[in-house]
Amino acid sequence: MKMILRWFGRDDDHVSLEYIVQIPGVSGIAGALFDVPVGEEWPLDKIRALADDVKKSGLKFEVVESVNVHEDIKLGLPTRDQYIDNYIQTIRNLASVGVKVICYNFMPVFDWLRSDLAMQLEDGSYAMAYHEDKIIDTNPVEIIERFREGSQGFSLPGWEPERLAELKQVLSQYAAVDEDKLFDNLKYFLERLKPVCDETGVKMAIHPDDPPWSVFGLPRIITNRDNLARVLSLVDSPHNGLTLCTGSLGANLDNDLPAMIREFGKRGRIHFVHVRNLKIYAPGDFHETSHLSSDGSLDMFEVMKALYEIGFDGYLRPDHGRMIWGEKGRPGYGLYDRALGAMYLTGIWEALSKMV
Ligand SMILES: [Mn+2]
Repeated sequence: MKMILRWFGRDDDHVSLEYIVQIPGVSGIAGALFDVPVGEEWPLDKIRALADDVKKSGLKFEVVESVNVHEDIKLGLPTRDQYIDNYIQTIRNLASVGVKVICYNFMPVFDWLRSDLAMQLEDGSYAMAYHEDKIIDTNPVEIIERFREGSQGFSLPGWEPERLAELKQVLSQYAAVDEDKLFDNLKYFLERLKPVCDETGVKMAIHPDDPPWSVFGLPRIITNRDNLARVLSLVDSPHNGLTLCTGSLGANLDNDLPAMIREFGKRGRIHFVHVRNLKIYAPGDFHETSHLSSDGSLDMFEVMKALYEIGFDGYLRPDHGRMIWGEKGRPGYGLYDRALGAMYLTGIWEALSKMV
């Protein structure tokens, strides 16, 4: 298991590489270029500058989160091929600096979604929350405005302004795309990536939909065990793998996380793991918590145990944390609570390794 932390870059992260390297057990970051419009090729010189910066700080840069997929690819429009060509070149550029895993998602229009970015918990900390009734009563444009106002001035992943300007048009285009069509479009995308992944060894790791159910009537397919199995069968190659995100899949308590880890991990198809805990009150009603098992509804020990037992040697990171100790920063991505999470998960791992 290789413990890493997500990082948003010098210009857009209040957490520095110099702080991240001080968290015991953390050996690298999951990074990205955030100033390249979705669909365009990531320029090699910018990738090199980022990789050099990370490596100079004593950290590894082997995971990218995320290279976002242009909406035309998800919609299956004729224009998709040019965007896939750019994606392929981006993979080649990233491979040239040592990137091994690329996290991406295939969620129509919206990336991850919350109704609250800073809900105060009983202990005075702040966490993100999802209340279905608040989402249902709000139209998508209002949600985006709310995100903008609540994001402390930081851009939030998946909510790039250039995508949102054409929101209404894109929403109407999805009327013709059901779940089966979305699977077809994902298959087309993955088949076209296969040669460059075979050539470079880069592994694609699809992130589950967050939350793992349909929002605003849009199809969502990366949601449960059966659909994950279906994704892996679209192209039966190690390059077509998963980011197992406990907080995303775990929002649906029907999802048996340790069972999924054992099933897909044993097949060598889990390349990246996001570990996060949630307190679930009812279906569609939850808030994020500290990583500690007893603070939430998900059993972090069982998650780590399943990973340990399959001999997981891929990348793992603590996912969203709370805002604690007065820290101000991008919602979900403070330093303190994620550092606590990293230490807690590393501690479980050490215990597992010494119990046998
Ligand atoms: Mn995640």
